[in-house]
Amino acid sequence: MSGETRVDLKKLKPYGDIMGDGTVQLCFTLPVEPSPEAREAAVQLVQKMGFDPVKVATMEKAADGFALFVIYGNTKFSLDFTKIKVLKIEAKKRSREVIDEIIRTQIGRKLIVLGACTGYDAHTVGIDAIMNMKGFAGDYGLERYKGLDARNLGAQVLNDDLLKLAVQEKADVILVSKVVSQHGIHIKDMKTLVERATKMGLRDKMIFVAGGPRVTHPMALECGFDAGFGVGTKPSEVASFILEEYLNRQAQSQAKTKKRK
Ligand code: B12
Repeated sequence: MSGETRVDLKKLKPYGDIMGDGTVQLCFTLPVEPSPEAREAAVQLVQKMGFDPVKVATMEKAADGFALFVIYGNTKFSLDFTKIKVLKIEAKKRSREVIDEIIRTQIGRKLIVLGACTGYDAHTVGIDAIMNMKGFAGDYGLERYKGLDARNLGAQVLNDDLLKLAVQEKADVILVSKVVSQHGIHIKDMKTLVERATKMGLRDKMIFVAGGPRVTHPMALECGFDAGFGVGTKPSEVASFILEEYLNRQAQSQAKTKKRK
């Protein structure tokens, strides 16, 4: 590394070799055989994207009739990092042991958590990662928490069936996994679930959490959920949110009761 090392947060740019150089690595495939013409086409495309200068690091045959490129280009664009505001989950991160202990002492019973991959979505791996004993990335799943009665209903669970079961089992928390997002089906299914729950008078009685690779916290809030978790979520992050949300609601309801007296 050489040159300027100070980060200018008001003019934030990608970093490559020198602070503020705006270097971006691009990787793409052109549906033509690798050739000097293919290389020139790739350079011109990247220039059209606004990058300058442009350096081709790799041109390789990806398959018959396809050339894969790795290209470095520099952007002149920057942005003011100090002005970035993001809606994010604010729950304090706690360990499984601490969460179990707080549930035991402050709630006094197990929280019932029903999880499912809903609609016609058959991708179970995400909800399994969050719920199953073994968990994900070295972080145990919700089934291992002593304070949670976590039940994984699997995939292709219809919204109405999930809500029916939630009433029957007196669920505290509903976990919804949405992976397929073609034609916005994940958003449609999530909104429908909340609409139905509201009609059934369940919306404020239960905590609604969504997750999946295309789920973000702001998007989940927009669909009427309490939180949304995306790629790489660990079960303890979900358990931390559930606990904090439950305690907040408990405190609010206790404050209301006190006011009435
Ligand atoms: C495995 C897989 C399958 C398997 C699923 C097997 C199973 N039992 O799950 C099978 C072969 C059945 C399958 C089928 C299909 N698939 Co598929 N599949 C995948 C694949 C390769 C991996 C998904 C996965 O397991 N990820 C690993 C888990 C751990 O990651 P995750 O789901 O993101 O979960 C994490 C977070 O998102 C979050 N999370 C997830 N859920 C929840 C829930 C809660 C409550 C919380 C808090 C957090 C949370 O926590 C998890 C851990 O961090 C992806 C491509 C890819 N590489 O991602 C395509 C992919 C998801 N499939 C895709 C498609 C299109 C399909 C099919 C429609 C294909 C077809 N034409 O038939 C069908 C759909 C079937 C159906 N009815 O749903 C597309 C989806 C495109 C889109 N955006 O809509 C993908 C992205 C492939 C692609 N690039 O096109 N698929």
